[in-house]
Amino acid sequence: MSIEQLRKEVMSDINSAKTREQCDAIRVKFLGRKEGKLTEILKSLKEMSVEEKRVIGSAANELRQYIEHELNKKTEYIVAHEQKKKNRFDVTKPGKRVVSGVLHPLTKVDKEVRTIFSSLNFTIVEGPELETEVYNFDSLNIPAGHSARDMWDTLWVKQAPNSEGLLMRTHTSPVQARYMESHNPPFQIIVPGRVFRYEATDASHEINFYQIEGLMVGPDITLANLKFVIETFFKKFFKQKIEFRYRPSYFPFVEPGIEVDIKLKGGKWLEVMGAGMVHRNVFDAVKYNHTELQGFAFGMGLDRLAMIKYGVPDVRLFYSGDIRFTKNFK
Ligand code: FA5
Repeated sequence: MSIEQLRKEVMSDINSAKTREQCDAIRVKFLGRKEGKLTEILKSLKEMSVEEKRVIGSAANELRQYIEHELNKKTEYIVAHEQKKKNRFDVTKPGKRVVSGVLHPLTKVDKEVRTIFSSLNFTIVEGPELETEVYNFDSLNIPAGHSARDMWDTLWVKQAPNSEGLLMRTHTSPVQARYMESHNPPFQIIVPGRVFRYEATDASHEINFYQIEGLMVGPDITLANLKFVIETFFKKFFKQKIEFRYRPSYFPFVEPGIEVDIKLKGGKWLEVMGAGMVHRNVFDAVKYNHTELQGFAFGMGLDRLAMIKYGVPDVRLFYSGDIRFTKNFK
């Protein structure tokens, strides 16, 4: 086969090549070390005369370079084309599903509680999770040695004499004292926050959970105000008619102390918060004049509210970190 015929054949092969594999096959067909068509010609040079060698040899070499060049060009073209095809936006393809995150149910309840109390003119206040023994206990009428300290199994960070200890707050009530020390009544605040207890966990007890403290102080605040605020809050929160029950109870920082139970449609009685009128010793500790002021305080468990609202059977699920659980609360 003449060099010219070969060139034609190669040209037509390269022209019709559509893939990189086809280009590779062409390279083998013509330049392959064993049976490449051009390789054969180059191999046969040694049997030719000097003159033939000179003419055919240089033509064959020139063709080899030409084939290399054309094949490279074609391959580059194919690669670029493939890339373009990959990047092309196909409007006929189905869209990709957007996976969006969801808020944790406790975050949702926390937001809702804040919104409702804000609408009732309460100010939102926060306090530290690492707390002093004084704020967590002493200023709330629970001095060292008081048996009521046993009501709160405490995670001590530092135990020290003379009430100089540090602990993870066992309730949000210390923020009552912190706030009263630096503000003058009348005011009404809520304190959402994380609290800690050194106790065994079960379906309704966690070692850390959330509370919402409420405190309203003024010259003539009464239990009737407490009742109104609490009932308004729960009706807005559960968006249905609710029955309320008030039972006498004991907390050292209130007098009288009460426990509030609620009953939702078709449900049973559920204990939702501790509350009462601020004890005079608490006012004394923050240098308020207890003969001129009265106040109510309450503390409820945010986790318990979330459990009731969403029908969650076990408080520990909130802290499981399992997305399959949290994503149910869209
Ligand atoms: C208190 O902590 C008081 N500071 C509440 C208070 C404030 C009373 C102001 C009077 C005036 P108690 O220990 O009962 O009270 O906790 C309050 C609420 O927190 C409970 O009703 C419950 O809903 C929630 N709670 C208590 N322990 C746990 C726990 N281990 N896990 C989840 N929620 C809890």
